[in-house]
Amino acid sequence: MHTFLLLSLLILRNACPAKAHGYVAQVSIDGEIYMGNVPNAQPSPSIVRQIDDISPVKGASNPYMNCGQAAQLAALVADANPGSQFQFWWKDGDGTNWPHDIGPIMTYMASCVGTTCDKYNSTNAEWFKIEETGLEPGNMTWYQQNIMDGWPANVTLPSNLEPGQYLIRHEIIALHLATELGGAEFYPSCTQVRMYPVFSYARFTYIRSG
Ligand SMILES: *[C@@H]1O[C@H](CO)[C@@H](O)[C@H](O)[C@H]1NC(C)=O
Ligand SMILES: *[C@@H]1O[C@H](CO)[C@@H](O)[C@H](O)[C@H]1NC(C)=O
Ligand SMILES: *[C@@H]1O[C@H](CO)[C@@H](O)[C@H](O)[C@H]1NC(C)=O
Ligand SMILES: [Cu+2]
Repeated sequence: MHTFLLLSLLILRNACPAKAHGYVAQVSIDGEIYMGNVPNAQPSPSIVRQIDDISPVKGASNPYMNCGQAAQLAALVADANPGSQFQFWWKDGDGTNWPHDIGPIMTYMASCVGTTCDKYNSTNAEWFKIEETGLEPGNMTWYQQNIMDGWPANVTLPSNLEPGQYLIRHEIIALHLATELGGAEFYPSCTQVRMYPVFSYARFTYIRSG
């Protein structure tokens, strides 16, 4: 009986109002701010691919799993470096805080093979995972709670990335309805970045003659 009451309360607490879900409203790279676009609004040039709906992607084989609901190419590509610090601010569609607090946060990257990221179709992107957060240590609070509280997600790029252009796929999976088959809510997003080669002194290494 108690367990049932607790479960009902948990579900009630986390049920999302009919229209509420979210999107990446803002990204910062080493402190520099870049705005995203409200889903389905007239877009401004951005580094974040615009989606057309704040609702989640449903089903793990959904074609929108790579960059989000009907994600469009974004016009801009931002500079970043191996080891750059990223922050992702998620918002609800009306600009209020992200509405969910249960489930992991994950970040992947994929090389924009053969072109620049503003022209790259992500359908066949080869993703590699660079970051994941789940439960905070010592209790049943997910790091996602911090996003609901208005904080950004923090991601550090690997320090060994090759120069080139990359999509950064930052994703929240909301699990509050995942007690039912197909209930998991996937919220993928894609941000376009480029990394220049680091100038190398190696080629000027003095070679002793004789
Ligand atoms: C990418 O390719 C897929 C499959 O050909 C197509 O459905 C989709 O519209 C393309 N996406 C973009 C952003 O051009
Ligand atoms: C859960 O643990 C984390 C890490 O120790 C702490 O920051 C957070 O306040 C705790 N949350 C609750 C609800 O106790
Ligand atoms: C990101 O870092 C800020 C401050 O450094 C912290 O308040 C926030 O909770 C972190 N985000 C997450 C999702 O843990
Ligand atoms: Cu939702």
